[in-house]
Amino acid sequence: MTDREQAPQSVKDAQLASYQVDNRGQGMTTDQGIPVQDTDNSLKAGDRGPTLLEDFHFREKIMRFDHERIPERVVHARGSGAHGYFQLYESLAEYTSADFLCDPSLRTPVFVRFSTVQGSRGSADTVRDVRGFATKFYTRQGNFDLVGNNMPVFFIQDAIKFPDVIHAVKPEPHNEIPQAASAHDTFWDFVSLQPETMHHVMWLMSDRALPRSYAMMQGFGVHTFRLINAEGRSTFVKFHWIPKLGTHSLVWDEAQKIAGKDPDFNRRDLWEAIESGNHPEYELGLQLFTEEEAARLDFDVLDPTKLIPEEIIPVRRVGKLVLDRNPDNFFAETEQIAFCVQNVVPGIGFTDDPLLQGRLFSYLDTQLTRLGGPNFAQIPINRPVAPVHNHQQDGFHFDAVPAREANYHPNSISGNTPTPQGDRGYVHYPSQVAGPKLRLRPESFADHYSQAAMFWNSMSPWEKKHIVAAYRFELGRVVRKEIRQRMVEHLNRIDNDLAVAVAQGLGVAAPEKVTDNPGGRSPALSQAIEPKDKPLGRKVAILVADGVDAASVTPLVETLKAQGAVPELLAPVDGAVTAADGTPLPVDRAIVTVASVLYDAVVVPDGTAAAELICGDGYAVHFVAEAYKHAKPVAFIGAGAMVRTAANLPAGDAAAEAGVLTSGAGAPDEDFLGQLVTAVAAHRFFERPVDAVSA
Ligand code: HDE
Repeated sequence: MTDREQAPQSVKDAQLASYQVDNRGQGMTTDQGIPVQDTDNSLKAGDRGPTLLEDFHFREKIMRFDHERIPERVVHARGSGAHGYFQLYESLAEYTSADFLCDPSLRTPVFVRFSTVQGSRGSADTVRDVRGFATKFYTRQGNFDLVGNNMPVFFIQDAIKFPDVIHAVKPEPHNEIPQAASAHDTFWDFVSLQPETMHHVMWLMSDRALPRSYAMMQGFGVHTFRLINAEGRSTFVKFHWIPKLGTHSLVWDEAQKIAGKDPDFNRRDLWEAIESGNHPEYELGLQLFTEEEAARLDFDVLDPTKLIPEEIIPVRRVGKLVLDRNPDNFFAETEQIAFCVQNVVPGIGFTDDPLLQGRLFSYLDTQLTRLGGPNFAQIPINRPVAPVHNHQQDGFHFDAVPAREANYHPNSISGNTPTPQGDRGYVHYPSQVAGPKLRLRPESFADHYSQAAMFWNSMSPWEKKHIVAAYRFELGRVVRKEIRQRMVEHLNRIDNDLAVAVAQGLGVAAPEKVTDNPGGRSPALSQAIEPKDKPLGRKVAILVADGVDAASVTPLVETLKAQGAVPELLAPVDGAVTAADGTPLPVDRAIVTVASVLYDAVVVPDGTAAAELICGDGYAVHFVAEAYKHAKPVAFIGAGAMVRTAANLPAGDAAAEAGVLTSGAGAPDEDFLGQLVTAVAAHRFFERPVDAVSA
């Protein structure tokens, strides 16, 4: 690797490092640098007397504490971030003059923040919600912020509706209930009155709203943007992030339980993956198309409730994003990062998508309140690595110390600098605009059902089942019957089978078919076709107890680790278990401190005494039954099969036994280990008859 490849990332690292304060080994001081004598006792008049106003250390300490909170983000308050880099595969100079998209030898430093939309900062990670996927590229030409989501479409077509949709989905105004959940009247009232939401809501009811991991989640820029090359030619572009580990989801029952067992589930997973060297990786995909190609589509590419099927315009993979460093300080970095959709570099431009146009205002505006003034770009995490020179000045938290006499343009005192850079500066794409001023939705935005139907038609049977269950759950929580009925009528315009299935679960009248399903199919939208060939990052629980057969455990652990999975030994109590041959086997966790929902698979090794202990432990038996119910691989070695019987797992046909593995006594052979790895990679076995399993 050349110095050049490393350079930009280390520039950002060096820049951040110059702000880092290492308190370790230092004596304590006040904020003014005055040495502190004692920080455990306030200064009092006499040992039982009143605290004195004179105690400047006490007053400073309390004042700083009182003001620790800043306003959380109005949306996307709950998030986690990481540092990394972006590297291009081959030059895109044909399409764009953006430096970082033309030079494959460059490693552009990035910071990515993933988030949920609805909940407050302390809410759970695994709620049913859209996920934010926001990337700040610190390019040599300034910061480019790609502020995307994990779904390729949005609820609304015009930014003026954003406060309405967010008010509707957030906790209801009279009682602030529910937290981080869309299953309530105001959300569905709004949705049922604003049919442009239908397509995005279909995504929200799908498994996409329950990502297993941020490293197993796609990202989308949503809007149509432009790339502009050095000759000024514009090409439309849709941005995609494609995770190396594939797109995988939780199931709803599991997601709800995780919200209690480990509300930091996705945050912890991201943190631990990076700490353990399993760096999350994504490819940047581009759908590139001309205005003429856009005009031939049967929808408007400026409408953010529509996606362009990959079967029509393929996604070209142009580079990779690697997240390889956790933040040093959550507040300084993840909380204070300020993404702004208007941050684009030369070679990237906007379109007239009315949602995008509104966002160009909103993000800059929101930072004023959130970060307390106009100088938020000077906070270390927001600083570009590109030099900043202009006549902007003053305001709250102005950290720069400009050495200059002229603070205006033109000037003769500073040699008329800094100088506007003309064609080397950012040139807005000179698209033609003309027309009367109107408050109107274009006619080309009028169809709200076809793509919702396309999404539904593209799903596999198990994905459809999950979608129906999600509508039943969400609308089942809606108190007002007329809202439920209105929603069912909308669903009927998408697909009669869907509407009937949802209606049956809600106890409202099943509608007659009024129209044919208006959608086509886009097979690329189904998660069923995701690659499932590697178990990377999957957590496997191995249930052990005293008397376990060590020979059946060791090859499991070694094989799973070698394949990039994360095996953990769980036992009734923490510490170590004594294997049948008398050797101590260290355990990773006591089983009661975790739950099956925090793992992707479970294995019960051989050892009669251990299996008997596990069978007698209701929590452990439930662990296995619940993993089965959530369609996860379950495997039993030798006497471990007693636990299968205790958990009362369905058996007898191929569907019931899918992903259920058994091996003879003792050390498992290569064949079994291979099947286990394949099953863990496959992730879920939704063909199982799980509805009857009580767990
Ligand atoms: Fe946002 N959005 N948004 N949004 N958005 C914010 O900006 C807004 C939209 C997205 O990790 C806010 O700094 C409007 C679409 C992400 O810090 C705010 C509209 C998409 C994040 C805001 C939209 C997004 C935000 C709140 C309709 C996907 C979190 C705090 C016109 C393409 C970024 C902040 C982070 C955050 C406004 C719609 C993604 C209030 C007005 C569409 C990932 O400015």
